[in-house]
Amino acid sequence: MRRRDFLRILTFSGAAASARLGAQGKSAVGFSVAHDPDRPDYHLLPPHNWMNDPNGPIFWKGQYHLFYQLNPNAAVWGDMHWGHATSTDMVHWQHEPIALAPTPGSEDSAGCFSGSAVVFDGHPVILYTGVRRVPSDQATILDTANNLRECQMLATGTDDSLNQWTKFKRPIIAAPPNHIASTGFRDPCVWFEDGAWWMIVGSGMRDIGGCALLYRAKKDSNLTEWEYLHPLASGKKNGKAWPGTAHDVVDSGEMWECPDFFELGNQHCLLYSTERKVLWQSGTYAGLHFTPQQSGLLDHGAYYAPKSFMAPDGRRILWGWIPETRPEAEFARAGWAGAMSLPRVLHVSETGKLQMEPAAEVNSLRQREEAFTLDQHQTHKHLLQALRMELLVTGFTSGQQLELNLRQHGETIWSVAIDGETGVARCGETSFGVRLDETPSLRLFLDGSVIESFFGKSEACTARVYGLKPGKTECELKLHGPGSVHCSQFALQPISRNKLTGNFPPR
Ligand code: DQQ
Repeated sequence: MRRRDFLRILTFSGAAASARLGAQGKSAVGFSVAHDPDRPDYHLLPPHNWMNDPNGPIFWKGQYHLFYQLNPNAAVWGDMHWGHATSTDMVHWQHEPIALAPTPGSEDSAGCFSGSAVVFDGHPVILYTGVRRVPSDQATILDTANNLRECQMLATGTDDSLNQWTKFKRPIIAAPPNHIASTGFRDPCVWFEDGAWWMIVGSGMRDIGGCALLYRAKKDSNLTEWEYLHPLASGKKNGKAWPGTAHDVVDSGEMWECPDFFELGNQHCLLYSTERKVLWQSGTYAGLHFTPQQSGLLDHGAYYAPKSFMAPDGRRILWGWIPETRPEAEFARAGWAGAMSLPRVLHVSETGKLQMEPAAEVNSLRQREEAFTLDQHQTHKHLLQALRMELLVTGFTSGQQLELNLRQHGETIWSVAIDGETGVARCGETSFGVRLDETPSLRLFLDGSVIESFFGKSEACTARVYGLKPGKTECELKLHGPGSVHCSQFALQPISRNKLTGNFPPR
């Protein structure tokens, strides 16, 4: 999967031409997304073409607004715009017109990268990263193929539907601090605390490691002038070198993308994306310094660049980008790429561990339920008529081993398992430890080629499994060891007609 492709921004036009879709959702080669079994049916994604990071989630005038990185012209990364969708329940979505587009000749002429939306002085405001092409000695994104310079920009919403945005005429932060040999400068996360507005920007220091740079808005500047303070948090590069074995400075751990910082329970939490994974830290924030005390991996699978916001009822909701894991030529041909995760509600446990669970609103997708008890050494098989399914297994205990296999034509295509004796879970090819006292449940959402699995509240793994076929895929559950577990399998509703995943709720 080649997402990190600022490098390819100038070189994708061939694939782009073959992946362009017409208004009916058909690709140039005549393949309709409606009949693509790999395409999700209840996760949000644009009607066609490429999406990546969630951007600026915000609740405004009775609606949830979710923006995302969108290439409106091709099913590959490039030409970043802010796509936009609205919802009243975070599950059923209305596609909205593009919210932000690059302005020719300006600081964001080569793309509107990720950022935040906040309500400032009663008005919705987007803070985002603008990129433009420059001579190589002025570039802030380190790569050898493209010379892109990043700056932080601001746009103000001018209608209540958040479809119209007016860009502030100049960057609000023109460049990373001079004295830092920075590896990048993007993805502002903005919040209000202790009577002031704060921002962190994803960055890193060459040969040292990724970091999040802390800024404070100057008084009475209406968020248009910012003062640099210091790194809020920083990490160490890994053993890979760039140029060399690492694809880029994100891969070498020298650059953090999409930092997200918020108070949760009596802790502060930092999320950041680097080395193709998302890490979390929880700890204390005092005197403008964050001291992490606990840390971990947010998701063990295909999940990147998440962004959170606080829902009106106080829940901290997290959205993440589910990238493709198949070759670019395949998703370019399919005419779509990427999906938004289901909304996850975040908590911090008493021991400071970040926990998550799907938002309760997701239950509204449930249709028919098949409930059964699985006893020791028993196998339960179920043919999936549609690739839209939720499975909830509860009552798992430490002496048991549970296995779920997706099988087609007598072969296991993918599986997930928990071994209660060793405390190891497996999700496809990936293994990780689970705390069994915290993991009495497995909850899994299958949607076309997307599978989001939750192991209790502490571990999650998002997988991409291509080539499953409705009516041909069997879901097989096996239990080994003493006792039994309780299983509920739900058929789930799609959120649109013809898999355009928005606008036509079939409810
Ligand atoms: N995606 C955006 C950047 C961000 C990256 C560009 C993370 O703003 O750093 O599409 O996936």
